[in-house]
Amino acid sequence: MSFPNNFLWGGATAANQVEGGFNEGNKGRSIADMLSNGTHSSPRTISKEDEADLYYPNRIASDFYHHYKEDIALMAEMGFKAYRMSIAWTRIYPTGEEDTPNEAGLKFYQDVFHELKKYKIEPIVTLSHYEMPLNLTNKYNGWASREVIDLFVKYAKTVFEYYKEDVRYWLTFNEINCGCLPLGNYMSLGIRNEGTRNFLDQVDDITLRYQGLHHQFVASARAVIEGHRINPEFRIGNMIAMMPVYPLTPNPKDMLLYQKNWRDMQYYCCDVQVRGEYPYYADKFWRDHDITLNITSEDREILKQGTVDFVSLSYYQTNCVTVDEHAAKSSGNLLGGAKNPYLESSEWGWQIDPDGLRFTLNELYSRYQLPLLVVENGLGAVDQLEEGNVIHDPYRIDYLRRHIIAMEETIEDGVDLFGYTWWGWIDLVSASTGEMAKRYGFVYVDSDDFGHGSFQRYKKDSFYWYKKVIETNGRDLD
Ligand code: BGP
Repeated sequence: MSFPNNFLWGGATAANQVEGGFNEGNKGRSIADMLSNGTHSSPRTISKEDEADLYYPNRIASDFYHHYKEDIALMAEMGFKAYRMSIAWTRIYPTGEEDTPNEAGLKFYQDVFHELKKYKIEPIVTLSHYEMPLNLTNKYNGWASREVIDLFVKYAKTVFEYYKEDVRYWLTFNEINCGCLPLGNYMSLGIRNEGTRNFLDQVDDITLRYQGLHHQFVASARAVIEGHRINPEFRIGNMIAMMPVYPLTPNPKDMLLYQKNWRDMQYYCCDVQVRGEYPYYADKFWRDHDITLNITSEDREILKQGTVDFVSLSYYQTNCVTVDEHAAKSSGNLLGGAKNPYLESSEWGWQIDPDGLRFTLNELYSRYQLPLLVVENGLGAVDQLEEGNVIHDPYRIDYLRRHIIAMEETIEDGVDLFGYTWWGWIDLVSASTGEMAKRYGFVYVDSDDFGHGSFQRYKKDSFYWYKKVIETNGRDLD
């Protein structure tokens, strides 16, 4: 019905959560390699150095590094039109500071792109998805330092040049607005302040964090400028974690809180990256939090010139906000809120809200009038591998179906939505908890939370279901 013929159906992953092979091909240590595994109730640990009694799941992940041919064949079998993936900066520049790139790393991604090309699968490549060279955290405290901008631009230029024939769609920073939260210090900004150890409770210096975010804005804009120079055909987008909130009640105070949340959390970064300047409400936010930023006139010029071609987003759930401190709570991928009495939640407490996707896409489109791309949406659940290696996951199919219907309605509303890549099309390591048990995939990976298993791939029921959806361009949703 509504999906355009060239709609980019596909799946998404991030290098640090799927690849493994952490010490192969001269790869350098990344900040993700230093995160231990956690669970729903016990948070991940941020190590400064290897600790013998801890397990670091991202180092092995789903072993895509050794399975990429088989995995890409599975994508092709489902009929993927697109694969959203990321390049590990540490495969290209192991410490971030080398003068010349690492050939083995360049070759690995070239092989991946060639394999994708074989099946006419369009890569959508994130330059930085929750990782950076550990060396840059140790030496510069990550994005807190301006030096990192040049190092990132060097890396971006290298991959733009090298893959200019292979990749057309690029994203700069994954969920850049994660830096608006203390949780974003380490994972998103590579900032590890003295005393930080608990992933969910990091030592926060808000000025440093917003300065780091500013450095990412400048780096992102410079990457856009360079990318367009290297290949004018490139389409370069930003990537925002949409964590929409509703007012819990019609109390006008809840309404104001809702509006403030949208500005500070959902729009702050996107406004800069789309409009090329800080929004009017930034000044008050900085004043209220005693933040003084170092923003040069050259920075402002770069932001103006390096605006993005499209907006991409992740969307998992919505929450409510209220001034009522006693309201029941909900949780979320980066942020929780007040519980919505109309919604059900996943096993990890994330509220499931397909209509919220339609609402969000309409909001973004009316604000920016830029093409939109959903690059993450998915359901983490416990799956049972049954006899005969089958996995029945009706809950995942149900989640997917309802979000596809919401997208169809959004397109009918008139929104220019050009693709959808399901998060974790193959089981991978959870970013927030480090678990393997929180499975998102259409493909099951035989590995547990400690990397034990055969790493064999098995198709879940959702695999066949999504294949049919793609085959019929979203028409058959039974
Ligand atoms: C997003 C991240 C992804 C991914 C996803 C699911 O915030 O961009 O990297 O992991 O959330 O979250 P989790 O893995 O914590 O379940």
